[in-house]
Amino acid sequence: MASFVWLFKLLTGVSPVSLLMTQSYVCFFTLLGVGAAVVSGLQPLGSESRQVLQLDGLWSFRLDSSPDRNDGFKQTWYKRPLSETGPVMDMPVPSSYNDLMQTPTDRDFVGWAWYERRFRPPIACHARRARLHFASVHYYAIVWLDGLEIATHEGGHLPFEADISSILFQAKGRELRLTVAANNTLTPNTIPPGRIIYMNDTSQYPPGYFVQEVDFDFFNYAGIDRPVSIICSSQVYVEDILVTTNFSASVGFVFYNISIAGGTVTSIFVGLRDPKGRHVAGDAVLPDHICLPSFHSTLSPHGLIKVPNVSLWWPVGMNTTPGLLYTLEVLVCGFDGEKDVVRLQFGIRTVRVVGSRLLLNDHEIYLHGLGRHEDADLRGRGYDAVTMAKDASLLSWLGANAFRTSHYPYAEQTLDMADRQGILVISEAPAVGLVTVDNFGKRSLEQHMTTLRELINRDRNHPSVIMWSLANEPASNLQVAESYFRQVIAEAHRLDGTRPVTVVLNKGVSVDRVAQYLDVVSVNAYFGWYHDSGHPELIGRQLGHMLSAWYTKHHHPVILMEYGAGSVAGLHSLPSVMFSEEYHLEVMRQHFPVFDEKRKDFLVGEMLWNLVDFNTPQGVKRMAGNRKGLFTRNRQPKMAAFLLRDRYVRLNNASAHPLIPWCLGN
Ligand code: BDP
Repeated sequence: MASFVWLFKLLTGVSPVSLLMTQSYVCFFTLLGVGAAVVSGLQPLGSESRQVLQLDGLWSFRLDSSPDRNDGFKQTWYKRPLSETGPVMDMPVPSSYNDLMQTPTDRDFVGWAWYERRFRPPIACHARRARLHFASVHYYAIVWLDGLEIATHEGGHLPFEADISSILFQAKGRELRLTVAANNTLTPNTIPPGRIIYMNDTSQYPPGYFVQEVDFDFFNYAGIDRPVSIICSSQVYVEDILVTTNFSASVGFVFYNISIAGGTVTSIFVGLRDPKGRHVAGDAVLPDHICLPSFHSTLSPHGLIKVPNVSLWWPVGMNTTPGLLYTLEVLVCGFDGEKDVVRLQFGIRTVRVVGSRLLLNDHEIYLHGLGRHEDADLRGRGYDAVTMAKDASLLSWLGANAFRTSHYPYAEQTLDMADRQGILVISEAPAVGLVTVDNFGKRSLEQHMTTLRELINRDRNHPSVIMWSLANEPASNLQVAESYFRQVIAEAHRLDGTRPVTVVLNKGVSVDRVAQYLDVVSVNAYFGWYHDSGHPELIGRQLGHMLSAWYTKHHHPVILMEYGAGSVAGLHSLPSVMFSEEYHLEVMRQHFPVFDEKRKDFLVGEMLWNLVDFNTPQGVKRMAGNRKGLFTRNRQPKMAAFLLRDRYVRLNNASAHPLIPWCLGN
């Protein structure tokens, strides 16, 4: 609630009139015993004991375009049907709303966007645990159910939940009204940061005119970007599962830690199925299992399962059967004989940094992949299975073995696909554009930490995720950045000791203060583009020099996390000029020999920027978006796509020989 006041004041300059009203709801709600927001790291998936009700579809929608963006709170829009307080339009959920608008002012709107839909809870949910799950609302969300505030959440791209069991119990099948207010305001202390600039010169701007500025180049898409669902389960339920894995010779080790919420369990059963679906260890979890009342837990919520003849999880290019997944089956019984069954897919594999090498299952890996965005025509950043599947298919056609979720956490379905396809993922926190001293204050740090916890909690069971990237291009030369990142990096290590941590840097090696704390040094460099524009002939020399300088100083593996050039599909020029397809090729070609040289020593990855052209804020440096994609925004190839494909397919073939364990190969 405090953040709400703060955001609100920042945007409007006044305290929200509706605040007292909202606070009294919170007290009322607590008395009713309706829980505060909870977050489970598990996806909202159904099972024989769980029912998932999707609330996607067309919702009622309105932007609060009042001068202080405060009409919605002043007039308490959440108390009545949205259509009774003004005009509404149909808005698809999930989707960003921006590109569904018809005026630039509405597309670029900053402030509260109001959503509403009604639903009738299924009878099967009435006396059960019911959790309302939002997979992502950008950036700040307040949620009401029948006019009662049930959740607030700061930060896009990550899930949050509200326990709505008692409301559903009291409603007994009556139709309920779900209202969401989403605010896309970014301030110097949000993650990512931004700022609202008031234009006070009334000879140039109308009174109260303001714009939002950000220090990143992707469009700040907003709204209910990912699915909304209600998970109905037994009152006592599996809230979370953490799986970590290891192996020795042919035996796999699966350590599990199950969190149970909502009461005390009488028994817990944990079993394991192999990638073919055969039960291989632990208890048999059968759909018709009857929970008999008992007062003794038969198993602990923590444990170790040994897997003989283990099939390890491998990425593409390192094994003929990449992406093999085991399934942990968990069944818990409550006192009343109710049961909750959850299944979690995971892979058995290890990741380590040893000296200048990155090892997967104790074998050296070299990442050849891309940076990308969740970005598509009309949908913006809205979850769309078609776009997601197409992008996965483009990655596979290119022969890529890796991608980074630049510059925010992606939909979990994307990680599920990477798990199955055997693609390595660098999962990135939404901390991009931290470039001024005021982006490194106490509040930024707290929000960065909260976001990091939510991210790691959500993504840590995905075998594809092999590294955490904690930020993109922060001002790592600032003194304040050093202590800030020392703390964020320590927290990432504390939360997950099984994966290396990186921050993507773009300050010079001599002025940077952050790389010293990292496991892997990641750098972005645009030689031939932002640096010595139009001079690709300098790339080899400059790139080689820069990469070696990072390694010489820190003795950690290095990844070139972004490099590339922009091209407008169909623009040709010989000799090449910037933005022609030929120039795009030339810039890439100049990088490859340096990669091949440096990977013998310390380079563990090359990540081209970007898979697909993407939308950006308007500006003189961008011609209808960022054109560094290998594919146009409607996913058709430029010449550069074929060049990268040649290289990546060759890299895959080269590593397809029998693997030599790292310790023997050195
Ligand atoms: C890098 C940023 C990336 C931009 C890219 C570019 O990390 O988000 O899109 O520059 O300018 O510095 O194309």
